[in-house]
Amino acid sequence: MRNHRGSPQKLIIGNKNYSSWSLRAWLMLAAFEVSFEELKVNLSTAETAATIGRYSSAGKVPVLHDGELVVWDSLAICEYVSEKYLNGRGWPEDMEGRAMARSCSTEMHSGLFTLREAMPMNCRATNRRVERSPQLEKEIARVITL
Ligand SMILES: N[C@@H](CCC(=O)N[C@@H](CS)C(=O)NCC(=O)O)C(=O)O
Repeated sequence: MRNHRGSPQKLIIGNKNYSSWSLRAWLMLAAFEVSFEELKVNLSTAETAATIGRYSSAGKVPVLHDGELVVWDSLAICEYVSEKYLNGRGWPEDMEGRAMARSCSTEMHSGLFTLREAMPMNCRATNRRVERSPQLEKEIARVITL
């Protein structure tokens, strides 16, 4: 249901291959078939900050515009979509499941900095060689555990 031109929900994102944050919000809307229009911003150009600034004072993508409402930050967008459009179905039905899912999501959201820095998302990358520091190994192991 994506790229519905004129839809009141507009998701402003970067590149889905390089911006895992953008992909996260996009997947939430697309997987649950919530109608939205996708607006792409080129990241890492001289105009990026000014372009994103037109949509959000936070200066980052993803940003969701739903009519007059502006929601920024991927997790806040997912929460909002779950509440407004899915009657909470974005999270597991049972309380323990929700607690577990929220723990995993927020751990990822607020951590894993070494992994992000050393292995930025690029789904198309092949044969990427990265030096694995002990901290990087620890964070990779943590993702596998999650
Ligand atoms: N924690 C934020 C991170 C958002 C973020 O860092 N977005 C990057 C793209 S991956 C961005 O907008 N970069 C543009 C810039 O900093 O100029 C979220 O979950 O939405």
